[in-house]
Amino acid sequence: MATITGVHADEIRDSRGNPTLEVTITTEEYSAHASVPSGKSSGTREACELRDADGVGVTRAIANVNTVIRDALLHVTIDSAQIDRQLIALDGTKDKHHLGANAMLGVSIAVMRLAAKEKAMPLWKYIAELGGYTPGFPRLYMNMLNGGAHSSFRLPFQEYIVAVGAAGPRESYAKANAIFETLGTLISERYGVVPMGDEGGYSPEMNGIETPFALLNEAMGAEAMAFLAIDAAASEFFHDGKYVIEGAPHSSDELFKIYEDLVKKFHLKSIEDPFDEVDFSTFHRITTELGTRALIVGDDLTVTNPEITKEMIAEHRANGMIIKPNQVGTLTEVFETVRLAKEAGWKLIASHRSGETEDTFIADLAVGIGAYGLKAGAPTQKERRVKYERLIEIEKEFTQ
Ligand code: 2PG
Ligand code: MG
Repeated sequence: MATITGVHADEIRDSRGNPTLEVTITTEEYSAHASVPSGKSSGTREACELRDADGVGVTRAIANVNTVIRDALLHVTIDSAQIDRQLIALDGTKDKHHLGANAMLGVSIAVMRLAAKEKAMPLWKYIAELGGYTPGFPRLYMNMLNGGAHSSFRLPFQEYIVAVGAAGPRESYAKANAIFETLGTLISERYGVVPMGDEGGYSPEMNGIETPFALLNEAMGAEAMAFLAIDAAASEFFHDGKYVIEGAPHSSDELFKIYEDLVKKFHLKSIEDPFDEVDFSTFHRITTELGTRALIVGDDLTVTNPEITKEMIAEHRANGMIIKPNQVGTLTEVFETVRLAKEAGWKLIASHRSGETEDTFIADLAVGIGAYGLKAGAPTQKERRVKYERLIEIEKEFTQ
């Protein structure tokens, strides 16, 4: 295998206009880039995203790549697992606050891209071989309506999603876009011009918990290959022991009942973070009682962390999970989490962050690990579209 001849990070801006980093790693023959996304409704146990003292800049994270990490990796053989272990040792902290999980992830992804190039393999295929997974195409979890922390709480839940699983990504993408377009027409007729949320979905003001679901069902029409999904991101509306929805406080049991009704009435089939990230007993209850009719998906609950995921599996607190590499910081740890979740029979949804870049890694990741879904936002933002477009490209590579 080739050795590293260059390591460099630069500042770029994400979809919210905030600074983030792009890492470039080179060998004699190849170079690879990776850029790092950023969440807003982050779980408290996520690895540390290193920001400057102003809470915005990433100059410290960039400096870490350009000095400490660069010095450690120059002339090192391209071996993803080995380099990830080296990064973890170099950081030396549990939450990665020394180097920054953002700095580490940029390096980890660029190294894996280089390793795939050195082997002349598409990235998704390299990932599949590395982990011994059967590659496959995910359902497209396309965001339609933005609420919660992504839209100043104009709607109670953070994401209202239509999941489409047609024969392949090209067909799924066409169907999802058609539904998004119909939804746009319905919204402009009924609500006029409405703002867009962080992930490019519509963000109208509506009254009643069921109203957005009824509207989405209407937009979906008779499309048999689609179903409804949400990311409630419930930690964001959990205050003083109560779930506050449209100004009214609800207990865990009351919120459970709301989900139960939505599942019955609207064929809602996938619910992410239905409760606060430490409301463990209600996570267990919903998985036990509703888990055969809807996928119960951990995100803030599991934070792509192998140890935390292991605990959630043992306690039966979900039956699916979001995979977001920047929650944990290195791909080796991501794959360990994927292995545990797959062994438990959980379904996986590879996901973007609300602050995104044009990096398409999660599309290759979704195919490589054979994920159930890919959650990549609405088609109004370039940073989201490129992920879906990469899937379509992979569909061509698949048959070659
Ligand atoms: C989520 C994500 C992505 P954020 O909660 O699943 O949709 O949002 O990146 O703000 O955590
Ligand atoms: Mg989430």
